[in-house]
Amino acid sequence: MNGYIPEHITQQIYKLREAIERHNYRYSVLDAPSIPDSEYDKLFLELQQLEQGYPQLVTPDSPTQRVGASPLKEFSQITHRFPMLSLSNEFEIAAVEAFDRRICEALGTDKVEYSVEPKFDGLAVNLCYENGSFVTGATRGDGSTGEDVTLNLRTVKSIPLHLRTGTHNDHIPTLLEVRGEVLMLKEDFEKLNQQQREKNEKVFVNPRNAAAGSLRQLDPRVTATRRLTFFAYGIGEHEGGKVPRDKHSKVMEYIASQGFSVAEECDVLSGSEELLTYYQKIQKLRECLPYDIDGVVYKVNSLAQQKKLGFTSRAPRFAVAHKFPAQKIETELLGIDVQVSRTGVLTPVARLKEVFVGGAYVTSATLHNEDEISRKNLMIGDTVIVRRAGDVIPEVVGIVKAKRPSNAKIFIMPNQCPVCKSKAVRMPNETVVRCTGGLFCPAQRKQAILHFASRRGMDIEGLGDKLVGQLVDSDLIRTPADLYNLDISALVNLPHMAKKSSGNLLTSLRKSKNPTLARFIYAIGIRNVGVTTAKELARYFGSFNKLMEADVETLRQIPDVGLVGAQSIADFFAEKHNIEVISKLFSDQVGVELKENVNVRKIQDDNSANRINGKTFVLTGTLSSLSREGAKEKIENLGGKVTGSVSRKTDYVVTGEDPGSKYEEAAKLDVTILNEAELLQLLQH
Ligand code: 5U1
Repeated sequence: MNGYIPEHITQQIYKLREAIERHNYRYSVLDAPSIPDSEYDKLFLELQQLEQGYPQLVTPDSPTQRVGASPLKEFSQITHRFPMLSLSNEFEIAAVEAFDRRICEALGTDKVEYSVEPKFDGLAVNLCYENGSFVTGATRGDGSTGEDVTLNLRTVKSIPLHLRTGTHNDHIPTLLEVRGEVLMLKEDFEKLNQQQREKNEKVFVNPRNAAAGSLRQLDPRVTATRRLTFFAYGIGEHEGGKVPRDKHSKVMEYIASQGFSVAEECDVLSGSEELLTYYQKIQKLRECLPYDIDGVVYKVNSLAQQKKLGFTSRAPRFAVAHKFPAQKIETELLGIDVQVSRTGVLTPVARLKEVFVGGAYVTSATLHNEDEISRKNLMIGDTVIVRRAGDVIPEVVGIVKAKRPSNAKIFIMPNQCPVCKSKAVRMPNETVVRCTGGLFCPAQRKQAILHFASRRGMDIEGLGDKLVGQLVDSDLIRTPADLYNLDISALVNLPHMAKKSSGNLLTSLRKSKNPTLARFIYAIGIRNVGVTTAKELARYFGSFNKLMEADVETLRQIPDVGLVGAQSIADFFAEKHNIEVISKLFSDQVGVELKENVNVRKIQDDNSANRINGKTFVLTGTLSSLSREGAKEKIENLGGKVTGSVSRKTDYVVTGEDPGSKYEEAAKLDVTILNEAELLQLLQH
């Protein structure tokens, strides 16, 4: 076929796309279809046939592309232009009254107007529209960076591929970020589980899990088979268009006019009394709503007042989630098992008769330590009250004493490790009992190796729970360093290890040998050193040797390291066994080599390197030689900070290909703009 496309074909394609999206909106958002399904199918088929004849006219925003693109290997990362913060949660009436009082005081007024809405129990996402077209969508992630799930979101019918379905048609914003939650309607969840049962496949525990599992599919064609729904609750960054600037409630009307679903139960109220009445009303309605909610949200309605109130580092000050109380259910405490953690802590875990609580099945719950068991007066055989703390973590709240059977048994914490039989001791001033077996204990070895290989550690793909269990149990590995001596012949002999997965694991191991200093510090598993502390240590010392040599006094000076942390670090490096493992990792035979092993304190004296330490960067556009995450990590390892939005505090805006509006913002605020090559030059110093 030559490239000639008759004008009437192009026009027909545009007309069909517009009509299909219009009917789709009526069906998926308004729940008011104006044509029968058969007619919609006809329009769709006609468009598909035309696009097959003229594939050069197929665009990602065609409704035909909602059926799902080809699978991805992994999700890339998207840094949000404006952080996606979470909300502070309150459960008590008094806390809501205190919230309202705080707001009134801060604003110097007696009564404040609030925009109120149900709190969806789904997954927060940010949808980005450029010149009216849906271009990217990302999960909330850690609030500043999320996963790029654009292709999956494109399959969600209630997400418009184009704005302007409503009344503000004459002014399309150049940029509009719409924020809200992807969820699965209760009805769609029941249907999905019915289908899963018929196919003998895994059923989902609740609509939230089903929505999360469906959205985080690498194959968008699978997502397309799951009926997901999007509800908007606000906007992020925006430029141009007629986005209301006075009230949140108007913003919600505007979003609805652009083709998005918003909760019908949104309202505008004043004062804490009205808030609490609204809470009770929605609590009563909860069961009848088509989707799961876990509370209500109160937001100061005036955008000027919102701005005045501002944000804490975690959450907006102008809004709060008033959550429904966690559901509590009685069940039986069948037994108490003892688990051994990476650091040798023996943790008693309640074995429970299965119950469905807070939207999920629960069969176990940590009991933390023996003092907690005494405090709650727990005996094996008791009827216990269970809830899910924060609606996630199963928790035994207490017992029903009246139901205690005569044969209830007292639990005694073992004085021997249940795994390696070494002595288990409780140190003075500690609540926990620890196994003294150290890395002789297979449970600790397994956990230490899993931690070493974890995504935030050495990021060794393909090394999961089961495989590590097999490797340790068969004595093929004893320490993380032994991982690098594994060969294909040893791996293929293990159950469930085919040649391909064995080869993949060896490749991942090879690839993991150049971690950043921060990752390596985290991976070796020093007690009390999490990701943030590891980054701080890397930033402060800049070299692994300097960290190993540091004394407790020096370590205490580092932000994020307290006395306990400093002592743990010093103890870790005083342990001969740990030094042996580290030496082996750095030996020629294994060949771990850290990416950055420079001394930051030394280079702080160097003017050129000083350009990164303590400076704030904003990244925009696509970088060609490194990912956003990679660039962020490098900057952070050299003492810099990466944020999502440009302000007067920003030191550098790094622009890749197709930079967003941040480029103009940087120019406006006179912030230094770097291209990718200039960033790389800075990083090399
Ligand atoms: N319904 C609703 N959920 N939710 C979550 N509104 C809402 N608003 C949020 C969040 C995190 O944040 C804005 C107040 C910024």
